[in-house]
Amino acid sequence: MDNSHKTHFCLAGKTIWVAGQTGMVGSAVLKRLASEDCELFLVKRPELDLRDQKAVRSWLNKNKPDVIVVTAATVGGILANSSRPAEFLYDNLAIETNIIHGAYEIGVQKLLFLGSACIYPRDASQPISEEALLTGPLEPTNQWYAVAKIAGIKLCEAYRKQYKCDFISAQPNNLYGAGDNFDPDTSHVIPALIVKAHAAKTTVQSSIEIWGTGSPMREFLHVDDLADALVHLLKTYSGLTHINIGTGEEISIHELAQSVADTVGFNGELVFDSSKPDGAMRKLLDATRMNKLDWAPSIHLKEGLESTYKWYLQNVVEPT
Ligand code: GFB
Repeated sequence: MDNSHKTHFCLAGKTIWVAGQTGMVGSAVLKRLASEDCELFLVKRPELDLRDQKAVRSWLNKNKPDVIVVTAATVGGILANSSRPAEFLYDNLAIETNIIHGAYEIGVQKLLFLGSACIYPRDASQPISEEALLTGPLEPTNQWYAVAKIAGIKLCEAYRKQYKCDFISAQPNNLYGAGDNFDPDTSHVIPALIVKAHAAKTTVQSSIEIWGTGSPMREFLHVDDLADALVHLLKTYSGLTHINIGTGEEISIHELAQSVADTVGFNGELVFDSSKPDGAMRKLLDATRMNKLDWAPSIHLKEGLESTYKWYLQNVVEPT
């Protein structure tokens, strides 16, 4: 990476708005920023509908944050994505255009937009480098979400080029951790498998159902690692290129399901339902750029699954 993209942006004394702070990523970023010497805006979801341009503009004009981290998005797993295309496209386009244009209007000093690994072509060569963007057709199961996220990345590029705004973007791979959505119909694979394995263990079922063939490969990033990476990017990166964030390690869905079963203590059978979609067969990110900025993840999948299961037991199964 060209050294001119490395920067030193000081967070001390800055006011920061994490848009989407009640979601899994937003809450992890808030928690991570608590150890920085900055002031955080606390905004609950019902107080501000981020799809409402007037409301967002008025909030921004009143509060004038120095820094914005855009973690807000309508998200979901493979079935939610393919069955609610209008919401995934409209909500995400509205959220990002309102915040990014509003940030430009009030002269925000730095903005970080969160993309997603599904922005890359379905058949991109692996590991996927940032240059693969817009070089081929998207994976159909999440194309709506992907198109919205690509638009967000391009907005950051466009505002940087035309208005010299210090807007950057980052692409994490599949995320998991505390605060995830544990509704198995709409969630991503890890929380869905935790719910299924726990329910099977407690009701003594002999098997759990795994969607698809079990052969797709995925790279999983713990949300606390992502939060740390985003704060690192805010401080050290200023450039046009969107930055991949991953672990460099991949696992098949079959192996993942076995790891989740082991973590939960479910000893029954894993039954694969191939009538459900596999989605992309592989999406491993090339994180060379991020590594060159001197950042690496620290939470291994086994440890992350254990802490996520513990969080699920304490907050979803038996909330205090
Ligand atoms: O996590 P997931 O829904 O998202 O599915 P994607 C990952 C893989 O796990 C797919 C399989 O091959 C699923 O078929 N799978 C097995 C399951 N059992 C289950 C289950 O019970 N629930 C779920 N959800 N999956 C996401 C996008 O795609 O990629 C997101 O949908 C985001 O929006 C993310 O972009 C990065 O990896 O297929």
